[in-house]
Amino acid sequence: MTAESRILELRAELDQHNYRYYVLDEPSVPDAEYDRLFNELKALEAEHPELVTADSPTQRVGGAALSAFSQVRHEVPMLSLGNAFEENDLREFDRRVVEGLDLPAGDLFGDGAAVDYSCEPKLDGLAVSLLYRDGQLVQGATRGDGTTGEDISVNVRTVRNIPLKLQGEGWPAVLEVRGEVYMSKAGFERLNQAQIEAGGKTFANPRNAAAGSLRQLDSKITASRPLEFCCYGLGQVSAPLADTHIGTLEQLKAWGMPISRELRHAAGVAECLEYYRDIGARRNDLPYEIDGVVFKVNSLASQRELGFRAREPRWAIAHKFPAMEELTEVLDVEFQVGRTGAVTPVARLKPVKVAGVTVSNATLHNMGEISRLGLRIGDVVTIRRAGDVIPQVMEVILERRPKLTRPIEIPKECPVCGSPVEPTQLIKRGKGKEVVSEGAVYRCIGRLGCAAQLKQAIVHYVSRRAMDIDGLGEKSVEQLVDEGLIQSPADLYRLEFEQIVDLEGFAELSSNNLLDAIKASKKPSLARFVYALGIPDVGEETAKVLARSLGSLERIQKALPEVLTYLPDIGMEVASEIHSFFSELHNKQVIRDLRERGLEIQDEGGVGVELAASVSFAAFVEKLGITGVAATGAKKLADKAGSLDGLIRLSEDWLDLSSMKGINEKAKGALREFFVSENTQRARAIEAQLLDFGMHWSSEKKVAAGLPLAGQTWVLTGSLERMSRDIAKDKLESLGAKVAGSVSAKTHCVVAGPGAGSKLAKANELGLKVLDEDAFVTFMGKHGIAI
Ligand code: JCF
Repeated sequence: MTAESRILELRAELDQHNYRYYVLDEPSVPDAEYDRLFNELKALEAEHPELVTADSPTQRVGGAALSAFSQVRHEVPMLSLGNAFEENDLREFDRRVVEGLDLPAGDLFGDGAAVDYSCEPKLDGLAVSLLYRDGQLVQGATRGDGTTGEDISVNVRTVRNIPLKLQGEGWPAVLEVRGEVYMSKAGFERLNQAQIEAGGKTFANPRNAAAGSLRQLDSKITASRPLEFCCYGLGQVSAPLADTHIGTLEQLKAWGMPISRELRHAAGVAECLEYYRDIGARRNDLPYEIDGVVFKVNSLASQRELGFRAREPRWAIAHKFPAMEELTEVLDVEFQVGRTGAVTPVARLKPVKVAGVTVSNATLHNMGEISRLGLRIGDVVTIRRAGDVIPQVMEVILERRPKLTRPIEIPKECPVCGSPVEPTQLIKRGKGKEVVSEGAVYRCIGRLGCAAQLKQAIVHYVSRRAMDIDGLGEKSVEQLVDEGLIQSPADLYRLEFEQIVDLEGFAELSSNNLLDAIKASKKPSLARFVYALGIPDVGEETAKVLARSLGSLERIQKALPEVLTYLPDIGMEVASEIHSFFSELHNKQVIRDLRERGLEIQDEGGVGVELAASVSFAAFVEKLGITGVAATGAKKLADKAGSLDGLIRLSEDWLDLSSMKGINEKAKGALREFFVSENTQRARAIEAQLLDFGMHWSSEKKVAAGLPLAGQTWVLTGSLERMSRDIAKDKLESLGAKVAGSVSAKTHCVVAGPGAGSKLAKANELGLKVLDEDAFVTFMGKHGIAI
């Protein structure tokens, strides 16, 4: 291929990527790949200056502005930065600065004159310009192509850390501040989680999330997004703020402008490189994503002297870090079997270095993820490695799809044990109906008959936070299973000295120690044991809730899914998992065997306060799922009917029901039909079990009367960090307290988080008891409520 045709090809490709990146906010390739193409073009054009044209991507920065926002001309162009990828690029930059400033050049032994540089992390977000007139924010704009951007004034005003007016005094009449709008790693995770829960689209990385959030025509959406701003310089100003770059930023900071916490001086290139290495080492720990560091000549007079080359300042450079995203090929997709039988697809990749680490596998989560990606074996994909998490496949590059690709099919049989692999069922019970659909998660039904599941189940069973059996590592479990010595956790208690002493890594002492540890684990608390069983979706917290609320393994085993949903933080899906785990014959047998072999599970006695407190008859009526009956309607029906029998009678009594106020016709119709079907039986079974478990609910007041905080009024104020106020309110109410919105002499106690204002002041004035969040958590803990 001739240089000319390669140049044309590169330009066309870069134009396309630019459009996707700048205009659509949907990058088609990782930055690293874009940079490579761009640099290849730059190099070719340098070799063939006669082929450079004005429309080459190297001759402009960025893309056209979206037409939906009005346009803003930048009085002072918004610049881009030149890049340094290697140490030598930075040394070259420094050499040009030294030369440009006519400073004494370095000799053989030194780096030359030590220019005073500023150093800061290069945030991976969006450049914006903020215009302040007489200290008031009057306009916000995106960078656009550097000369013309979009007017996003309304949007920038929603970014929490952008001051709407400047603090202090002495600001110039016209002050244009420039910086980066970005999303923190935590904000990004939260946003994606919320998007998943709301069924919306998730973002590939914080930069896309920030761009997608800021350039919203509906600024309410922008307002709901966790955007942040960091200032790094100035545009037009009617008077200078200082003689140096750092002085300027410090002045801006004094006026309320957020600047980088990592801003530092560096004397000469050596200290710049030290800064680069230091930030690089801390890159994963910083709360936001960065793609490099920026060095600037600190003296503004020197900056003026150096001036510009094309669109880049000669006094600043971005020293890039290795990219966290890379392109590679999916060689194959294999399936792994997890502890609960979940069959998880894993991509085997053509090994590729991502930020210094060779990556050859990436998780694909489940079949839903594969269809979302549209992935086929042989595809070229973007992978991303962030922090310590397993690398992920972000995107398929369709433009690069080879002719021959293969579809990814979930195996019909478990790759380990050959049992059938079946989709998990998603059961949604609501509106009195049960809707069953196939989930994206597939499971091997082999249970403990599947060596993969058995091994992991045993490893989990003996782990420290479960049964805490020391001396049994993964390797030993593998041997025990492969030798056929263990077929279920119950077999642990049948192991004999002769069987283990010959295993690899075991000797006399370690064998005895293991047997002692097994013996010592025979009296687990109920919560530990339930956790150790490894029920899907039941972690330590849920296990504790089950133990505390139901008090005995018998009750947990026979609890109906609906009854389980009365427990804190247990929804229908988890409840179904628990119920079906204990319904399974094989699991029942394992529990019987464990008991037979001397396991004595320490029951926690009666039914805990949480169940007793959280069941009101109104909640029961609401949970029946009668069409059109929500919380208020359920309360009305509960008050009138008083009991399930009463409710059934009411549903049959046309006159009585018709005359009821506050319940709409549709709901009345649904109620009449509800108890005609098998719902009656089910409702009675649930009621019977709740009563059997110690519930009595003739009225809400009676339930509250026996509770520790009955009759007390509490107030929550300020922000709580470990829980939402709603959760705190629920927990207080579960102890019988009333939670009020305002403080009065009748208030029993005020929980005050950071930012508490007038309510706290009033509480202090009245001499009321005030708890901070820590004290509150401790208090709740004493009442058996974990937060
Ligand atoms: O953090 C950044 N992304 C960043 C971009 C920081 C800077 O100090 C910049 C920049 C773009 C242009 N300075 C200029 C002049």
